[in-house]
Amino acid sequence: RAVAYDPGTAADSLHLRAARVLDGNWTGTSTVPSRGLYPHQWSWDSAFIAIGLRHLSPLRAQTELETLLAAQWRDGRVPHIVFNPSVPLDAYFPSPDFWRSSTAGRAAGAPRTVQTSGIVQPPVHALAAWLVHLADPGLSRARGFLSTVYPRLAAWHRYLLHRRDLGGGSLASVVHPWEQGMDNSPCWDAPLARITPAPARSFRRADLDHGAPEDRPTDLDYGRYVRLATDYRDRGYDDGRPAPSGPAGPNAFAVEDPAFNALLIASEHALARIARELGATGTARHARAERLTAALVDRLWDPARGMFLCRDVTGGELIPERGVSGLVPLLLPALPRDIAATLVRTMCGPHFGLGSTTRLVPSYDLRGEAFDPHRYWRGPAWFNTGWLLERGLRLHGERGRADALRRAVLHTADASGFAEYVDPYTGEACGTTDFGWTAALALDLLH
Ligand code: 9YW
Repeated sequence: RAVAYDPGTAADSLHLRAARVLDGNWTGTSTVPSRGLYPHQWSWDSAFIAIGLRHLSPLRAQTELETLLAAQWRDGRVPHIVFNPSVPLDAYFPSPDFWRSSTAGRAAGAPRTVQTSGIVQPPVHALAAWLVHLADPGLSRARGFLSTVYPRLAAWHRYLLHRRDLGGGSLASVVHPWEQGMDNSPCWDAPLARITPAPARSFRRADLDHGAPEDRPTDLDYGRYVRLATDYRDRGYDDGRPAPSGPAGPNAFAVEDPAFNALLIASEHALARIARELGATGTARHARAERLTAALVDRLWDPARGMFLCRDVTGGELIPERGVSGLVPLLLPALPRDIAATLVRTMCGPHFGLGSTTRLVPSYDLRGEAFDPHRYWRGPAWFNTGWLLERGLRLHGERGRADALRRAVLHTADASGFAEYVDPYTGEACGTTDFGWTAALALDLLH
């Protein structure tokens, strides 16, 4: 059902309410995704948040990205969490004493002065940096924003394209479901089934203090997340070295994900624009982004399902599950036309239902066995994927559909109190509210 959105007075107050959420979540140097549930700085959250924040304060948006990049490791990785030392250890699990970045990550070049996690998240940062620059090029040039972030972003992409090409086909692999950002997507069920879970009594989940258990991953999921992260830590966060004792072994979990790689490619195009602004040509980077787009199609496109799938690098197979991640490559400018058209058909077809049964794109196949409209990444609609798909629709000339999705995102963000995620059929709020990227991306779509 299409939702009407009155762009007049509603927009003014939506703008105010979104700004209030971002002000409330601002710590002085970065923005937390949520005051209760996620009280530190998260990597891809910060990128999405900066994209919205640029409309309120380009300076804060630049600072957001600079703070994150200041915690970059010497090997180029940008950690998925930068911990706030003033937050009590038990407020979030896994806490700094689990990751032990400054000791376990020493060989990989973890920073000494700030505590971080040792895994990564999707590389939305160069795209965010470019959009933040465009919001106020004068301020950006005066502060040398792009010249500060460019070498860090370039090192980040180098890390992903070289150290993380575990499948040997030019794409980056994730080594933990938290890295891809859609933690309990059914796409991970098969590769995760190989992992022996850590015993439930060996850790304490803090997330259940803030969220309904039926909206969150299960204890069994968490046991496997903890096992994978522990083994990675115990091998010094080294991407090539086997775990000393972990039953999981080296790269027990390695997956090429379409959204992670599409965001890397979109960010590589953005890095080309940044290079150009800084006086280089950027041509080589655009060419590389096009080669990577071809590799993505070659390795992950599934013509029968009309969408991209994940590749289980360890098992060597495509994973036959339809997750929203497989639609995100619509964002890519060099995508062949027939593939873009097929993706749009799939998004609007029975598995995702956009414009007919759903108001926002669900995170997982409406007809999949594992579909659950309330459980996290197993069905609910999220606002970051809504924003990415709106952009993709617009890029490929689908103006009507892009406008409708934009209206639905704005209406649902507002009506749900800037929910973390929503029931894709009803728009009912799930998870936490006053969620950072929901407010930020709504703000961006208002402009
Ligand atoms: C966790 C912060 C993060 C997001 C992820 C989302 C969730 C759980 O929250 O992760 O504990 O890190 O799945 O995409 O970045 O908002």
